[in-house]
Amino acid sequence: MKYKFRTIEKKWQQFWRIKKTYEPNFKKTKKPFYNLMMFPYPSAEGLHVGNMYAFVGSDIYGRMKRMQGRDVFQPIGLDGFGIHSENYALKIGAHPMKQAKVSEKRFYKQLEIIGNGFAWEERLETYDPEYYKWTQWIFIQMFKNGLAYRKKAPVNWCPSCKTVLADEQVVSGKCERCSSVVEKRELEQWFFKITAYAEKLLENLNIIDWSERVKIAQRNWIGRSEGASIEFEVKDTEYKIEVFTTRPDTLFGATYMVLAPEHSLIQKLKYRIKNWAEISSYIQKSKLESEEERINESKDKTGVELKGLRAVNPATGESIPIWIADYVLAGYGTGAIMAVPAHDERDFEFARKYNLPVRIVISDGTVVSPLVRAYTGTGKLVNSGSLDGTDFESAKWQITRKVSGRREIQYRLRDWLISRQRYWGAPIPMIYCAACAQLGKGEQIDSVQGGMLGWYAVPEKDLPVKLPFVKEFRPKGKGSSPLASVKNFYEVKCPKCGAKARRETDVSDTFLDSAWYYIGYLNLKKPFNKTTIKKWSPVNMYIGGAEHSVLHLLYSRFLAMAFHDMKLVDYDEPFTKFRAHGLLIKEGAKMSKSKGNVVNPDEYIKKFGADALRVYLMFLAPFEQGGDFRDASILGIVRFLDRAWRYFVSCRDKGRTGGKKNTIELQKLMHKTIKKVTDDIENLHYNTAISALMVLLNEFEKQTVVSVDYMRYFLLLSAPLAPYMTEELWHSFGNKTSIHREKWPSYNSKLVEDNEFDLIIQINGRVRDTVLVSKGIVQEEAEKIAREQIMIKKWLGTNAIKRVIFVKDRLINFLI
Ligand code: ANZ
Ligand code: ZN
Repeated sequence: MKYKFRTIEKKWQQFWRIKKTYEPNFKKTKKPFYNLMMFPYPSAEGLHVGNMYAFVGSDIYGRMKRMQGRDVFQPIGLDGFGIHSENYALKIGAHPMKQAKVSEKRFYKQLEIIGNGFAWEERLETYDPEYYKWTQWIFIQMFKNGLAYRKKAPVNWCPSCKTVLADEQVVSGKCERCSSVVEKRELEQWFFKITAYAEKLLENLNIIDWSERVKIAQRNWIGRSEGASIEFEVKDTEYKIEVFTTRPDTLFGATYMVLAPEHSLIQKLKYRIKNWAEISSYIQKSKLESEEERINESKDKTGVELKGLRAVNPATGESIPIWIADYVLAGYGTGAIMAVPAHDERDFEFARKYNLPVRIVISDGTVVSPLVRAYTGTGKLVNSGSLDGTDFESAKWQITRKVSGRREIQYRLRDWLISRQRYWGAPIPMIYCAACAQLGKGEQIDSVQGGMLGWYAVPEKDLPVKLPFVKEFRPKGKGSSPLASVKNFYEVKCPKCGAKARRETDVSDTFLDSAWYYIGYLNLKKPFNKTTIKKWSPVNMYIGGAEHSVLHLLYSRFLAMAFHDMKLVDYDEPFTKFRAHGLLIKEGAKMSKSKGNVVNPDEYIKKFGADALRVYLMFLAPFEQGGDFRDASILGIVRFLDRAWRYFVSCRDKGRTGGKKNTIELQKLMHKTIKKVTDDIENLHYNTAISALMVLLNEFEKQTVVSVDYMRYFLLLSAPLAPYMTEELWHSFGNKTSIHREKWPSYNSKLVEDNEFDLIIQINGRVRDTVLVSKGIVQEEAEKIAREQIMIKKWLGTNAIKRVIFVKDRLINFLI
């Protein structure tokens, strides 16, 4: 009897939906477990196999937790508002509002087919007015708490998406969405003050249980530097240049200064600059360069001296030249530096090129003049007057004090640019009244530096500010959203004075939609309902892609901290545990549309069934590592599932379900397998859990008697991995309720000793690595695991393997 997956899958999808198998008991639950996966954005034709990989991995974990007695909440929805979905609609020539409905159907259907235990009733879409009403409400809370403000600033502009982008959305100088080179534009925009939480975002990284690589990425992005700010007088003027330096100990070696071309002092002192024409053309030129280009280490440094201006080194009293150069960035520190060519590589390179003096002020005893390169190491001070001989570390603060500088901490992190000049997003719920502005009025003048004259939040009773259907939704590229041409949208009355006012026409960044969706799932009518929030959040386990490290994952943490301080929630970290899944490649190559090798999960599900694809994907490698999708190898999994199916069906048909006495060997193997599968799923090592089940099935097949409870155990342990087939078999043995609501088996620790051993991996007879595997592992499997080891990959390189020697339960030897 064949496993007819098509009809069987349909049957259980319906059963699960009707019986609400995966709906938690929201109110009464005693053991809530919030198992979240990053919701997809419908930007392509449908679910990508990479999405499916992530969802299935998360689902397996949630299913085990459910069987272990937790009330698991595993919601799903669509992140369908924003540039990614709009760009897709543009590409296929559809209207995003209409396209949303089409994508919705397709995505939800696919998401159901893959067999995940979703709580469908709580699903949400970020473009649903019910949803973005709260996105807007959150914007308003940010505004009222001084965390949302407008300012004119040089911002990233994507010429192809025709909108500004946040720093986090510029990857290596290119737009995160479309890969166009990003330009700088001077525009007035809305920002969220994420920098107010820089320290906390950093500090909490030490206490949250997150994938290390994501923590590292966040740490680097926030970029904390300890140093000092020191002022230099501009000779014969009342002006001072403030610099931020991490090495105040090198002050005696500061032989010139450099300002960023955008530095405000340049314009102020324009009248004294003798070579203004040259300076002005340099400033123009540097505007065209991206920040990425400017800080590129290998780029030849350029600059121009501000002739007619000199600064005074506060430590030596010497008069030193002032230059402008684009390797100094306007947006970091104070936009000016003291240049210490002897001890800073960039300054050294610059000084060499323009013949500026180099003075050694730090030495470990080996530093000699002339330098071939900057000495960036540590040591004692030299050529530093009375401080000679002082250790550099203590000299830092002695010098700072001496020149009346301040100790200071700088962050690389900058405020989150939130406005977008696009159509498909949540309208920013703000109103500008020119009349009020003139009278010096506005909603939160005091709390925001520089004032927010004339700006008011839309009264909460008027939310949502609905996004109107606009035929001409295409971005214009003039620095305003298409909504700026919709008169009956932007013409409003001032909520304060009733005068004719103007509604903000930009929409908010889509990353704002996704920064709070885990709260939205809990109760869309009243998201910040205290009891639900308390019971169900923070999220227990969150799984998603590492590419969101400094985007979604950073923004969500920031918002949770802001919610905490507004007393909306009582935690400040939204995701207690986060694990980044690996990436899938196809036959050794990156999957991409241009290569035409993107795997469409639908085809495989049609051909082999959802369970086979699930198990195959999870078998590739440890979940956090990703894997290589190979058409040929899926057949191995199909065979395994077929064997399992036939085994259980024939046992049932032959009535071989009554045996009680299992051999002691089988007892041991059974309990070790329970332990192994449990631990492996807990650690997201699904691949080895699957191998353990393969070994167990092998054993079952050899036995004349396998007791009913052992057969049950096998099904229970396999249920998270292959939810359809196990459900079918479960019921075919006469059960009436879902296997997915059954209790997870526990093991007898006496029966569990080592059933693993260290497989020795040799290359040409030499031991190159070992790896822990299950006893009884067959050659094919051992070979696969061995070849996946990083060391072995390295040793094998591109060499052809001539022969493989396999000694069961001991070693594997590759002859190359
Ligand atoms: C003098 C000095 C001497 C420096 C020395 C370094 C070594 P991080 O660690 O990234 O914070 N700097 C400051 N503001 C800058 C800007 N806007 N653009 C480019 N460079 C800037 O780096 C801090 C150091 O980077 C500062 O310390 C400053 O150079 C430079 F032996 O000051 B230092
Ligand atoms: Zn007004």
